[in-house]
Amino acid sequence: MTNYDPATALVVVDVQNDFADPAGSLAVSGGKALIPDINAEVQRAATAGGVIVYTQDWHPESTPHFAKDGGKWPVHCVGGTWGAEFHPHLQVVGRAIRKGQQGEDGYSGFRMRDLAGGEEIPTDLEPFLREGGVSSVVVCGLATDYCVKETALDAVRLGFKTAVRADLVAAVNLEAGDGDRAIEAMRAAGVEIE
Ligand code: VGL
Ligand code: ZN
Repeated sequence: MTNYDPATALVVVDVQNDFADPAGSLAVSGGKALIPDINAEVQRAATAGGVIVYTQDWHPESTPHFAKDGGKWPVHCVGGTWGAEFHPHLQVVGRAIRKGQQGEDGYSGFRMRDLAGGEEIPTDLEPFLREGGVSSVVVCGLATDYCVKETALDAVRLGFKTAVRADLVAAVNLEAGDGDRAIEAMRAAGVEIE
């Protein structure tokens, strides 16, 4: 298991009401049950002087990400609504990075895709980590098969030593097995599965 130090960051992905609360519009099975263990990991990182950072899925009311606008998802994590807030049980003790604010699509905490021009737009996550001197990241949160996976794959591509805590993630599983396939895809790309 990765030990924390000031060059190691815990990235807590999208532990927001719409994913983590059973009443959320895109509730991930088993999501809420992870929160105490995620908090324990936050504590472990904080005690060792690690960096802690959170991502938030943060959509406008209309975006091609949503089924009603031509995409695949129920409306979720609309900025400023209950669904986009962190779950109240989550310990939030670090910077939050919001992705998708202009309606861009994409799942990674590191970048978004502009839907008009198709360009990739970086978020503040990489500069935040680099400026803090971080070279190694541990990823946990929701959901294994979308935002955790894409965040971890980008972290590897960007040259961070990357681990995912398999016990601190849960999957949407639109198709049975998506979560397991995501774990294997991350492992194949060089992510340490812990
Ligand atoms: C996510 C589906 C749609 C995620 C975000 O956080 O994994 N999944 N938007
Ligand atoms: Zn989303």
